Amino acid sequence: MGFTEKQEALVKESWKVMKQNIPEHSLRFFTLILEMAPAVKNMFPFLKDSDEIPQNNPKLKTHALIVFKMTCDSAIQLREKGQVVLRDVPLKHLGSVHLEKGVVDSHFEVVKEALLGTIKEAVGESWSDEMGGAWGEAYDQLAATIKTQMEEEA
Ligand code: HEM
Ligand code: ISQ
Repeated sequence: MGFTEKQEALVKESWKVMKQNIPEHSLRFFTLILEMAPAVKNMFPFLKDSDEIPQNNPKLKTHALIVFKMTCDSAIQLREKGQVVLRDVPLKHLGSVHLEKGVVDSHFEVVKEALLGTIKEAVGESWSDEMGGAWGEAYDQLAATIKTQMEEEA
């Protein structure tokens, strides 16, 4: 079954809530990632040299925003076209950046869990398994696109 209108609506609806507090959710996102995979810290230049996650680093916000937004966009595209086509960043570049940083499959799983956890906390009562499923599928398809490119670059 393809991505449904309902799934797209669930993603968009929760994204609207998320957008209202990007600084907080960005911080939470990175915190969850580092709890699950502490070594990821050394991959991000703006985290590497500090003991704690910087509270007010614009780069942290921009980076988290990229992943939130691209996953949301992926949901829209899955609904519209049945597949993910990257609009903002060339796929080739994305493949090589992640390959160079040493990103592996398990990292993609960590980022997925952290993303879902962040959204769950952000939307509170509005959360449902269906909402999680919609975000999860949008993320999986986006991750698969990047991973395929990484294999080609390798
Ligand atoms: C960089 C997206 C998964 C680690 C980037 C960039 C984008 C991006 C757009 C910026 C490229 C640039 O500025 O040139 C995504 C998306 C992902 C994903 C959409 C999943 C669907 C991951 C995972 C990891 C990771 C699983 C590892 C934990 C990094 C690192 C950078 C990066 C370390 C470079 C940061 C820097 O040098 O400032 N990613 N990424 N990414 N990503 Fe990801
Ligand atoms: C992966 N790639 C780029 C930015 C990110 C920010 C937070 C978590 C994962 C990321």
